[in-house]
Amino acid sequence: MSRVALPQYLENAAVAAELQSVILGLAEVSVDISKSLAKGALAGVLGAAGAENVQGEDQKKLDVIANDMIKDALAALPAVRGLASEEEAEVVPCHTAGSYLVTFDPLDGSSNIDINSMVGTIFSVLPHRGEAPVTEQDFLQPGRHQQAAGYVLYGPSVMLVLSTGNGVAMFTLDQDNGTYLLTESEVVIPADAKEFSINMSNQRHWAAPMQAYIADLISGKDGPRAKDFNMRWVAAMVADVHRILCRGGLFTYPWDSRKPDQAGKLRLMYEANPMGFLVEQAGGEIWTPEGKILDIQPEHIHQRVPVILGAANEVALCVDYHQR
Ligand code: AFP
Ligand code: FBP
Repeated sequence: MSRVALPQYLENAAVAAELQSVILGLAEVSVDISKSLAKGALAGVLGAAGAENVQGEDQKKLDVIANDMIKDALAALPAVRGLASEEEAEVVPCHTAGSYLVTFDPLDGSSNIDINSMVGTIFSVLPHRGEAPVTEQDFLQPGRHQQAAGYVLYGPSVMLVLSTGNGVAMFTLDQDNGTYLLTESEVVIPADAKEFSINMSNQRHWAAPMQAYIADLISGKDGPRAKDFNMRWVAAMVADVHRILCRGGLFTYPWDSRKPDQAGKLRLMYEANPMGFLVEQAGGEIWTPEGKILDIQPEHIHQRVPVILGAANEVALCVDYHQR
């Protein structure tokens, strides 16, 4: 069976040529990252890099390698006016005539690297604004402004999941020739859920409404929900969101009392906004307890945000626990 390759898909979807170049550039570099990941210990790329990133987290060697690879690939594209990475303190100006600003998390879920489990690359493409050279202020646009967003999941197969604002498509890497082929063209998240995803070990640190909501979920058929729910946690947002796009459910990384000013663990511009774009395009919802994440006006590029995403009815119910 002949499948549509990524470049043809972008042509068919009438995606602007400059935006195509950004998406294809990210796709190409992801193939190289997947090769480094596949070599693992043989290439000496596992383990810590011995430094902390701007988030105060230990960097893995592959965090640094993937970050450098994506930076170099994007900086070579005339369409890219500037980039911002979860691993970099400052935004990086690129081409003054470029139309797009790109934010990315080069290797999400990097604690999974050393156990040979799933990780991913997340990206978000925003329109440029302001004068050259690019400043952090230019990036501070609500997620609603995104022109494209997606991720690459490095798992048993390598998959690119993409939206350019017209639904969500999934592509699988053909390892024989390094091309992404369309394998799912209309991703839809069912409105109801029977599965949820949360790091339960943090339970005592959540706000009371989240504790009540999860307690009702796990009380099963005999509880107020009168239904059994299953739970999954991969510890890589890419993999947990991928499962929700494939078979539904709710994912949350809630507000946590240990970091009241930082809201939670996930980053608005590298994780929540791009995943939110995909989730909304697939018919799901993404909220904080206060409102829709894609409407948030960012205050700084490394901002964190509590996240509740996935099945529309389940997200609404979880938010309702917080707003009662
Ligand atoms: P990294 O940014 O260190 O790769 O962390 C990944 C992540 O932010 C997100 O992808 C996961 O959902 C979450 O961390 C897992 O966090 P726990 O440590 O609480 O399991
Ligand atoms: P499969 O045989 O369906 O692959 O199930 C896998 C498994 O038996 C174990 O590998 C795993 O620890 C467990 O199921 C997960 O179970 P749960 O669904 O309770 O999380």
